[in-house]
Amino acid sequence: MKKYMLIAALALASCSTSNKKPMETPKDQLVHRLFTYAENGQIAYGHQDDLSYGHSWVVEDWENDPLERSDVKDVTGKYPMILGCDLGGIELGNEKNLDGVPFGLIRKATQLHTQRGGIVTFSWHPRNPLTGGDAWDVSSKEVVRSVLPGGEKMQEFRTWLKRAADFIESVGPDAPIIFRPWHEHTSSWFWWGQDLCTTKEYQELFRMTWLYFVKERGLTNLLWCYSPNAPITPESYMERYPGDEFVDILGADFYEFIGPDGEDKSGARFAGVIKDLLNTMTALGTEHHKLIALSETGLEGIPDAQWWTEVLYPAIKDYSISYVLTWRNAHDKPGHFYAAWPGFENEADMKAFSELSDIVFLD
Ligand code: BMA
Repeated sequence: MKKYMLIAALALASCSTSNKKPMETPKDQLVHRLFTYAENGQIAYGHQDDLSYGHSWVVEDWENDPLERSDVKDVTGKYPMILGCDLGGIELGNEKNLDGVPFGLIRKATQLHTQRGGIVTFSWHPRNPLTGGDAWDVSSKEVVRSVLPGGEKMQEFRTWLKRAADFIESVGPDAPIIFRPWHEHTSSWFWWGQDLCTTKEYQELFRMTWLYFVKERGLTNLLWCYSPNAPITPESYMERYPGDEFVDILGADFYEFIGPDGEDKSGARFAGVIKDLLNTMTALGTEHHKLIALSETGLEGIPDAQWWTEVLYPAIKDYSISYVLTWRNAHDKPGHFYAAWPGFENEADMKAFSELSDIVFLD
């Protein structure tokens, strides 16, 4: 038994694993499917923005493009099972997201990837509603308070939520989507981060978003992912947890960072943090009957020819995480990539990773 999350807990948590479930919603089916991966000791692999652009290409004419290109597919022969997309900019009614991806393309990619048998996750880097800056504008500690009931930006923020909900609705009810708002809040680089609001304010922000999407707008196709960033203790992981009712997946973000003097060249620090993190999350997932996932990870530029099989895989293989997602391959930011691409030196290693029996790609 290489995986040690309790199968009993999984069965309890997944909405009835026994008989046929004719009444299962797309969300139930996805929860069930992700629990099944975990139960079978499998981990789905995901890549951010995989169908919209790659290291040296970008979809130009999305309406007529079949969206068949993917760096991951070019390297491994398979699509990533999980496709990540970001909604940053939808709140302003923009045509393109913060990384220049048209929302029409995101909608089409989401629908197509789901039809192909894949799974989609949305993150969201909304602008700062108080200062007008971006998600990383941490110049004010009043921002979260300003969008909560009684706050000066509450009405405007409801319009932001409405635009995000309208977009999700436009994708259609058949695509269950892992939605991961207000992420990495245990650090202080986003306006909703640790030092920028109180625990109560963060929880209210999360719950208010959930209540608007689920109760007011009836968006029942979303799996809500809570994703602090590591390193983290069990106490701080749960400190701002909005509650079981509002969360389906316990996620976490953590990247390897080698450092200017090659401090973590071996990946030992990364492995240590991931081990502590996944031990914590395994226990919490069992206790709260939730799926767990490594919702963002990677090593920028992957300057390690064996990173996939010798750093990432050993770090995660003994844990029942439902998926692991590596970040985007920017086409316009040299060196900002987190998956291999054709001609890149660790291409063969990523292919070997994709062929491991417990790592799931989309054939
Ligand atoms: C960050 C970087 C940025 C990007 C943002 C949102 O990690 O990749 O370039 O704008 O994510 O996708």
